[in-house]
Amino acid sequence: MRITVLVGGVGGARFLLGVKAALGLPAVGPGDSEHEITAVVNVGDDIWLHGLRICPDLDTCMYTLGGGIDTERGWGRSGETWTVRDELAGYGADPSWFGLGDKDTATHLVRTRMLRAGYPLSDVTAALCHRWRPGVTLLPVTDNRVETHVVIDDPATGPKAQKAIHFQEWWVRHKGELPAHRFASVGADEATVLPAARDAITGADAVLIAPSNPVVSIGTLVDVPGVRDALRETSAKIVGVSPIIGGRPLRGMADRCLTAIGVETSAEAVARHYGARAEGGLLDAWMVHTGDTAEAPGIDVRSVPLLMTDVEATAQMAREAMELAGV
Ligand code: FO1
Repeated sequence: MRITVLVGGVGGARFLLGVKAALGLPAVGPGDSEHEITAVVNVGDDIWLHGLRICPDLDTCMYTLGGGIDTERGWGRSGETWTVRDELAGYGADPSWFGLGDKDTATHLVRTRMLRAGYPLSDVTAALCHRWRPGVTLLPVTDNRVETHVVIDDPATGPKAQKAIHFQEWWVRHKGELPAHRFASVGADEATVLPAARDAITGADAVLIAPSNPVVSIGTLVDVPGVRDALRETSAKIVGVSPIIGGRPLRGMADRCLTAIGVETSAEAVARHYGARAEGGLLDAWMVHTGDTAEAPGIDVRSVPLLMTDVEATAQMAREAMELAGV
């Protein structure tokens, strides 16, 4: 069976642990199974810093599934040290608001060297995964550079003028506290979906949309040219998992992102925002947490426990999603 999962960062990576377990694979590390899992990963968070290309969502998936993640933070390496970061700060090398761990920096050095040598991001990711062996195929949604930037009021001039800052500056430096007028996917117009990602969608037996940020992870991912066509074309059912439980996100700032695009923070509003496949949207089915409801015409809604408290709970969510997908 071919399962393809659209994922962003932390929530998506945790969901993938459950998808693996549901298919009889070890949650962490490689395993053999006649099933094939492909994760199509958001690249909008990616950023050039200190001359290094950093890919947070790809790295969070790779480290989480390969057993190297710092489970507390949800990003970066376990057992991390911060000498490089502190030394950079010692030189006043901006920006200091984005912490590069020493172990994590090795990943960025290898990736940057390969990118500079002309390898596409998908080859770089495959090379890094030779070490981490995540047990799923990790694919960037595109090899092209697409970055999420956030349009805010220019602090210097107030509401009279607006300016765009990189998503990471908005998310990490300003903790999402600067009201976002909109999100821009810089580079999306010249980008195309990675062919292998497109094929993983069109050739899937089921497509799952992980409980990732609906705006700056799933939204940016499906807006890469070619992705929506692949989602329209696939014969697989498309089943989404709500990242909003009881009217709020469990972690991250999906609520601030939803507000910025005028969508209410509820499982129902996100389902309607994604849209029913029959009306050109994304979803055949939508899973909401027990106790939540969602009226979304054309979308088959099921209410199940969605707290990813451990791998078994997450595996049960994945089983429910695959059942809704008819596999
Ligand atoms: N998030 C933070 O809140 N502070 C950081 O200093 C930080 C550094 C960092 C370094 C590498 C990396 O892959 C992720 C990092 N993140 C940090 C998390 C990152 O902002 C998020 O993982 C995503 O981009 C949002 O999902």
